[in-house]
Amino acid sequence: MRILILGGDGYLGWPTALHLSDRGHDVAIGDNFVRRQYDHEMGVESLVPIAPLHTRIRAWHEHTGRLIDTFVADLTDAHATFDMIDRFRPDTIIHFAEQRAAPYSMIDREHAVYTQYNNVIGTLNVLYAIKETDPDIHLVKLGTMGEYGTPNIDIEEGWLELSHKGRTDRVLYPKRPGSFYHLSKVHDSHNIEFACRVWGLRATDLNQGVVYGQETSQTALDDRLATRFDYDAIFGTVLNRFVVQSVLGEPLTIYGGGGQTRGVIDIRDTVECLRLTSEQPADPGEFRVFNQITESFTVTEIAKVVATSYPGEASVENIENPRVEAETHYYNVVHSGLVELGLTPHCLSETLITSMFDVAERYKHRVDREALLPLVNWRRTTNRVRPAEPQPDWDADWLVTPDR
Ligand code: NAD
Ligand code: USQ
Repeated sequence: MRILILGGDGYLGWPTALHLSDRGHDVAIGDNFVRRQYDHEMGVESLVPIAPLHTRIRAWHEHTGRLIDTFVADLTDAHATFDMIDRFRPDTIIHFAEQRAAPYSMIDREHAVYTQYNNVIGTLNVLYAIKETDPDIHLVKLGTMGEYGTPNIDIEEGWLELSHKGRTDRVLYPKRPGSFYHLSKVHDSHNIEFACRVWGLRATDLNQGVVYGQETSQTALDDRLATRFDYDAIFGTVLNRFVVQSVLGEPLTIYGGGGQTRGVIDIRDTVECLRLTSEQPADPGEFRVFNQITESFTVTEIAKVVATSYPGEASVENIENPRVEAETHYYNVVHSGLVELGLTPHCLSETLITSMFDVAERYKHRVDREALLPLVNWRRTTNRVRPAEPQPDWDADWLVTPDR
């Protein structure tokens, strides 16, 4: 199968590209490397060093003899998007290529607008390019569990049978997301469902939970094949952050009461879900939705699992919640679709956490502790993302001027 992976240079896109190439698929990657630019903008780096894409691809070829094609394209550029899809002619497009950090989208107006423009317009351009090149292409789109929010009823897989005043209908599950980023995914879902309904496209929306882990069997082959590992307060996800905090001897930062519950998934299950979904596509005209999680935990439970598995001392601290989110709520998610396709989930076990501790231990010298501090507050419309920088002292002794 020919599979085009949009966002294939990112945390999840890269290991997915390797997993699918390993399984014999012809894989190409499309990316504009903007994720690497956010690092420069925020003044942080992945905990694990990541090689440039061309080095990664060469290393993969050295190990396996397999080739991965690349396209440097920005999805918000409709012509570049069309051209890439028209040239590669994929059977499946896996679309990871979005700005994916909730705190980044809540920094200020500029970052909220950027996030929604990048994500919603990029996805619209992909839909048009599919319709105009080959409407039979299966679009596999990464959505997020956060689209649903935390409703007081069970969360179904995308659709809800609704009865109202004696009549029934099958409707898209109502969404109540918690950031401008999560909202961008809701807008995408609606646009994709519309394209399936009106143009007969086939799509699978994967509402994925918070991903943890850093290694897959392919990325572990060579340091040049490593994927990124974010620990900072903007891009670092909760479990990855807690692992780094324990290794540094820093308290694990539970935001607020810690009763907020989230679905989680091991990175090795993510790449397998992408394989299963690609190899068993949605029908023409079908908007298929799966909830891509394997387990659910409160944030306090996640902190406890990490703290008790860590071989050294680890403490936990409840700090003021910078986000606006329910801290105690009902949470029951249906997530049987991917298991029915063949997923055998990994569980958040001590073994896994121990392997994450090893990665964090190896690279802890690269951590910038200030980047751990959550500075983006949902209640404000303008946020500073770094602690105040020291200002240059222009009267310093070393400053030599002609007058001195
Ligand atoms: P990431 O930021 O590491 O990767 C995204 C990639 O897309 C980057 O390489 C970036 O350069 C690229 N990209 C962004 N905008 C682009 C554009 N306009 N044109 C071309 N390329 C562009 O993110 P990730 O963690 O790998 O997440 C991938 C997807 O999975 C996202 O859509 C995210 O919403 C979803 N997701 C992630 C998680 C998680 O915990 N990481 C959980 C649920 C869902
Ligand atoms: N949290 C803490 N302490 C921390 C970091 C986070 O208590 O140090 C809490 C947050 O308040 C939140 C929960 O942990 O309640 C999850 O936060 P997160 O940063 O791990 O995840 P989130 O912002 O929701 O976003 C991440 C990915 C995003 C993806 C989403 C899946 O960055 O791309 O869409 O997980 S989901 O949460 O299911 O929507």
